[in-house]
Amino acid sequence: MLPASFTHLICKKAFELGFDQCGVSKAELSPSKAKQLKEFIELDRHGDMQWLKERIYQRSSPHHLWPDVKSAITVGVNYGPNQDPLYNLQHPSIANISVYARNRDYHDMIKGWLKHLAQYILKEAKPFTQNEQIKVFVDTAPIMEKPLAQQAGIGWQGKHTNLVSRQFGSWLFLAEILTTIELPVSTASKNHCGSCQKCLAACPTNAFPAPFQLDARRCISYLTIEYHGSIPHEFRRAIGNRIYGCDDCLAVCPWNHFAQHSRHIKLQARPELQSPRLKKFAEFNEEQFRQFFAGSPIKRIGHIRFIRNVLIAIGNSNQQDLLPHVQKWHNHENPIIQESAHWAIQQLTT
Ligand code: B12
Ligand code: SF4
Repeated sequence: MLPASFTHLICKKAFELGFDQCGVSKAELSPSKAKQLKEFIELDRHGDMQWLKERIYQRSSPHHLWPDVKSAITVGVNYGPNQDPLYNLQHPSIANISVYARNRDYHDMIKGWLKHLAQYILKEAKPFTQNEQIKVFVDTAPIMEKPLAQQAGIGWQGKHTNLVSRQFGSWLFLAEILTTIELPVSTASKNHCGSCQKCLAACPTNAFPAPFQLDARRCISYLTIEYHGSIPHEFRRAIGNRIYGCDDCLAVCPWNHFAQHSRHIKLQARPELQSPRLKKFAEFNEEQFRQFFAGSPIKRIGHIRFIRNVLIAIGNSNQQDLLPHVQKWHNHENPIIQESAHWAIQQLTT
């Protein structure tokens, strides 16, 4: 058995590499998590995210994914913004991009750090162990990262379902290393939401049917990032100028009082993505879209969904001068773009 100080050693290395939070837990989740995931899927709250349904058994606990696994090292990276994340919402000619997507794709950034950490763990554990294995994950496998992070003492799942940290508030990315090594575990976090309900009340589309539960089909993050079709009419007005993701439930959390600016320059907003103009984005052809968003998570949604979102935001802007920027999309070959442009023109002219 490894000494308890081994976990401190791992986390010390994690901080040196660039992670801001670190903890170790058993690579098992309680059956209640599997039950909650099952309910979420049975109620169709995953919408079109079939990948959540397809590997539900593996997702419900890491040892279903990898039967020999013993321990999970969960790490967090602070992407705390250095400006008010809700500022853009007061300015309808601006395209609001959620904080996590205002610069580099975090997946690309932290993959190298995770690999280094994994190698370090294997090397340091070698005198105590034999033939152990280790794997790194950054959103690459069916793993429920938030409950694992809570078990590892990084924070707790708030009523908005995301992990809240005492040290960094709402702004943590999560990733894991799984290993067959039996590591000393950290103390799990307790929930500190108390009677607060701020995040539930802040949601523009009422996406929380109950505390700790999200109906993704109503979530602006899902609608603007994951959803491929025409945005349902009932949500269009509430989307406002949010063209990629949404931070409202995260931003209002009182625990952000303790939030800190990210120490990583690549996670601070690129100046041109902090408060970009809708007018500029409405002019992007596919090539310009690809070039401008190279290395950004936004490139993942592709040009069609991007323009769809920009058109909905322009429809909500009440800015007549944006009309010509919508009209050019009205005869586009893609029916989703055509329909979104038609709706935006109607909003601006009636
Ligand atoms: C699918 C997904 C989404 C979906 C669905 C979100 C969701 N809440 O499930 C959509 C597209 C909507 C989404 C949005 C966002 N996401 Co997302 N997403 C994921 C992903 C890939 C899987 C999450 C999952 O398993 N969902 C399934 C449901 C069942 O899980 P759950 O919400 O955790 O459900 C739990 C609770 O409902 C709870 N529960 C149910 N009933 C009850 C009752 C009680 C009493 C209790 C205590 C609990 C409880 O049990 C369930 C299991 O733990 C994870 C990465 C990963 N692999 O984990 C990232 C992840 C959760 N997303 C992340 C981020 C940053 C976001 C956004 C902030 C992005 C943005 N700005 O637009 C928003 C936040 C929206 C929100 N409030 O959740 C981060 C969150 C980091 C953190 N600090 O928690 C993650 C972890 C990615 C990462 N590696 O960093 N996301
Ligand atoms: S806003 Fe309140 S209820 Fe929501 S996560 Fe933060 S503390 Fe919990």
